[in-house]
Amino acid sequence: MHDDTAQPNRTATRPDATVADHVVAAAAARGAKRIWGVPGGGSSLDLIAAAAPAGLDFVLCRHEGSAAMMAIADAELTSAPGIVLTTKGPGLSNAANGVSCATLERTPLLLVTDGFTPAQTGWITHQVFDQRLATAAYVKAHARCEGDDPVAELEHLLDSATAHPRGAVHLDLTSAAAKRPARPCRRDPTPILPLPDLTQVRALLHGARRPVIVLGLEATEAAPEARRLAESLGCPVLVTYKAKGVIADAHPLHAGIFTGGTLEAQVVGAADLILLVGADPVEFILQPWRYTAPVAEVAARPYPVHYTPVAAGAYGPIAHIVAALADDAPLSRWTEAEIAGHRNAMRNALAWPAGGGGVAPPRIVQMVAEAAARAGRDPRATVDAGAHMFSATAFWPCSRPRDLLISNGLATMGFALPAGIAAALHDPARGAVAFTGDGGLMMCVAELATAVDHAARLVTVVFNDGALSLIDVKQQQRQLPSAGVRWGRADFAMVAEGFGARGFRAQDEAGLAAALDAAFAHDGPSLVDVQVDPAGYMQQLQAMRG
Ligand SMILES: Cc1ncc(C[n+]2csc(CCOP(=O)(O)OP(=O)(O)O)c2C)c(N)n1
Repeated sequence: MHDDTAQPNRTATRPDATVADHVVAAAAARGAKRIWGVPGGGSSLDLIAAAAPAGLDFVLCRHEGSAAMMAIADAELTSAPGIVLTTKGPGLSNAANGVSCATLERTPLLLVTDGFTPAQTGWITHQVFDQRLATAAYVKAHARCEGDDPVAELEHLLDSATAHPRGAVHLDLTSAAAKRPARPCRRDPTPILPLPDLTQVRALLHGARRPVIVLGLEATEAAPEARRLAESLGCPVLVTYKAKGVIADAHPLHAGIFTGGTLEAQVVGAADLILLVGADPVEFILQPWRYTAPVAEVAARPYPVHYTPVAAGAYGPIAHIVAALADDAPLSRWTEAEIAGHRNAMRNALAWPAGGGGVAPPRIVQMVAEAAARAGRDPRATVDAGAHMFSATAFWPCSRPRDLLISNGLATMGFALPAGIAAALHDPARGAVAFTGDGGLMMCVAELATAVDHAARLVTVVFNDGALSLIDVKQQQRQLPSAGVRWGRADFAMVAEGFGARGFRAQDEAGLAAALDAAFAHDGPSLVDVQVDPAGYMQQLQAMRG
């Protein structure tokens, strides 16, 4: 996860180094490049002052929840903990959705909030609530760095964020604590985990004729090994949304996406063994397990709550386990033609032909990929929650892990734009495309200004349908009267221009192609507001989830 040989940098080894210096130095030593947030007047100002000397950029965001989502995307791309700073009270409350998101995405994140000293809470009530209690429901650990060895407390906190299941931790840091002088502490190297006993998993694999592999979020760290195992078995591979690209979409064994719904039921139902690899059930939708074939599992840790009993599991260093299984995996009876048949059937079930007003979402996604290729670009994609998500995840081509970033543990709206900014800043040569609904965008639209501040090479594509379409479709499925799910269509191109980004609007395929070419030609943030033809959403949802 991080380089354990890395030493705290010069800032932290200075004799007058403070706790704030150590916070940024520890983050930098673990590979962090940026701190995201909205400061208050306390420790957040100490951290901002300490950031630049330690080589970290502070990115001023418009909302703390969005800052946390930027930190999540950053962490998923750097493999270092994401770092967020906020003020106390309202800053912490605003951050809650993004911080809980980190825990449910299994992404390490350090939230540093301003805090109150015990003496202050004796006479102050303004902005005061129990901050530890407030984050307790969604962080793994909490610290104040007020003890004798604050740096050890800090390192322990960061270790907790990066230990499986990874997630958010909270440093409640008063300015007084941030300013205390502190000495570095020695970090013990992370112990190398032993390979678990593979006998049972191996026996199941050797007894199976038609296994399938499901790759989940932990498999992003074992992509070459997972591909080698799949090729040894010659069997279909399905990926969760967060594992898109672990096996390339174009690979002949790639069969499609696994959500736990109906779309993949034909290919998974034809298997005599289901091998889950790093497939944290946090990504599966709310439907009971529908398969009778035995399940074997390889993961970093056993999951305390699961959808299915596991016949045999191997838990530990996932890349090593998968590599060991690949060494003697027997060739299955699947043919590539059968797998292609399943893959094509799944794709066809999600597409729909061009109809009346607007552009069909599967077409929008394909056209964005075509326009990026025309512009000689290879952007990462970020995807929001909503009906447009099915098309973005199915039709955006991925060939490497983290080519596509999505919230699929919390599955929150308002993720794609902030995550797209972080992806674009992480790798300006590739840049990013953010696919978002109009509802999700409105939850974080002010971050367009953050994208402008940093000249992010980000194209935001808004599926503008004047509705919370996913909920609209669910309402229709339940044959309820239409209420509470629609609103007017905003002009997001104009909104983008207002923030200083370029904005374009499109109502049909010809207009969309031209808008996308202009957006990709712009060397900074741009937004394409495309009118959606929602006619196929109902059938698409039915195909996905039954
Ligand atoms: C923060 C948050 N609020 C509510 C939801 C529930 N929800 C999931 S999808 C959705 C509709 C999204 O609408 P929009 O962003 O316009 O995308 P569309 O479905 O129209 O493609 C809602 C309300 C959620 N996932 N996250």
